[in-house]
Amino acid sequence: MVPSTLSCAAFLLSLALAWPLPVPHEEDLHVTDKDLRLAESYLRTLYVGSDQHAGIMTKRRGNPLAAKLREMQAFFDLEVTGKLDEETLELMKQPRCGVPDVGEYNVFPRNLKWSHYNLTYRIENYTPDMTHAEVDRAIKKAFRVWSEVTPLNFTRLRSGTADIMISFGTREHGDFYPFDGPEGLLAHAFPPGKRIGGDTHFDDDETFTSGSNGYNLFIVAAHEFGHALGLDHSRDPGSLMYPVYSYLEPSKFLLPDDDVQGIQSLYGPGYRDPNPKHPRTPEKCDPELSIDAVTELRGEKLIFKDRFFWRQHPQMTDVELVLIKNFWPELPNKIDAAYEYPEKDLIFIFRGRKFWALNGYTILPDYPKRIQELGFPKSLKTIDAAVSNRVTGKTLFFTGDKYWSFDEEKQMVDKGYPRLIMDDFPGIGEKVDAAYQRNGYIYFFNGSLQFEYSAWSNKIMRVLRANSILWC
Ligand SMILES: [Ca+2]
Ligand SMILES: [Ca+2]
Ligand SMILES: [Ca+2]
Ligand SMILES: [Zn+2]
Ligand SMILES: [Zn+2]
Repeated sequence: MVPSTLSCAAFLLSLALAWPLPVPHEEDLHVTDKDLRLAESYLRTLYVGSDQHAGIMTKRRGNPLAAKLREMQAFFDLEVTGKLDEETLELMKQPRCGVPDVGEYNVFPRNLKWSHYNLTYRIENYTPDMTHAEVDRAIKKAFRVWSEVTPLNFTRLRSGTADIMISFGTREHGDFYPFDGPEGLLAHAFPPGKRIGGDTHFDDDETFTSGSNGYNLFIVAAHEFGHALGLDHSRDPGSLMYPVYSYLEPSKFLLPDDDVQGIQSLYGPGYRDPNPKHPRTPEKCDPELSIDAVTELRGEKLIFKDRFFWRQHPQMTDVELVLIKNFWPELPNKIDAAYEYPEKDLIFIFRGRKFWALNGYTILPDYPKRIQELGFPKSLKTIDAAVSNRVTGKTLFFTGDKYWSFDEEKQMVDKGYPRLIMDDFPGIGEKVDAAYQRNGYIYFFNGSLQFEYSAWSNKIMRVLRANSILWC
């Protein structure tokens, strides 16, 4: 069964490659041959359409690789252009899991889930990157993520065959799903079943660690064990089962709600969940939605909420939700305030007493700095919101019921500040969650409301729902 399926796949692959992958005309020059090869192999391995298994490719109309590209763009909530644009290519370059997003490893018979709750695992070999004790701990902790929310138990075997056999390997490592060298694919796991079912393989061309460098073995393993228990990839960028890797500090890790729902739909809840607070991914059209911070960035809007931000391109009809850590691994998981200073093409991001300066998506050296360096009193613990007022040229910083005016040229807080928000901006409430400016208007966010404030006439023009910024 195995060889025939594979040769069939190889035949279909050669057919698929006979079609060029569409690239946008104006960006033709930016897509190198290497990018094209990467994109083709990405779509081939990770978008295994069911049409290929049925072997009816020749009857399909249109370009099969372009169809896969559209499937991939839809999976990741990118704009479905069917073309290999910059954003799509960027996503393809991110480190990720080797299990397909669409279609599956179909060579082996698959069960939806394990029929027994007492599962065994065995660590067959080790990576040279970590001590044996570190690997053992990371693996044990990764199983605990799932046993805490289900009736499943995991017992380690030191010899013989376990349900879940764990190994480190490189390139071709015995299952016809070769790894790809450094970066790209990090690991893969097989769905529940006999023999190779449940088995989990890590690409030892990666550097695995128990910290934030390289790839954190606990995070990668917890994701892979989700597959070994029967979960597919999730489209929720906040979920553990999202295909792209992102680092979270293991000691602070809480299994997201999306994954809890997924695994409990297979096995039901456990007897006692020691960490019942499972983070939910914010929903843009939640009428109660409040936001943490908002800023423009070269015409795009970035709207921050918890671990995420929405990107809103002026030419696009939908917003894209991404993890802060996926763009800026150095930034904290949640931020307080952000503003753009277009004269220097910088945005500034605040969390607690620290702030960062970013040029586009690059963090400037020497940051984070402390907010005291801007002239704020030492007692000030956080900035709630910040906005550059294009009419006066001043930057406004809000904290509690007060605000400061800041002179960017002199890099100094103006005299006579802080002042009360309600004295100078009557009607917007006694605090500001977030603010940004556009075309002479400042938009203040307070809870689920948004105030459009004219910086020329100093009055509120409109009151809107906070989530109208997300086209809800
Ligand atoms: Ca197995
Ligand atoms: Ca790899
Ligand atoms: Ca805020
Ligand atoms: Zn995966
Ligand atoms: Zn493998």
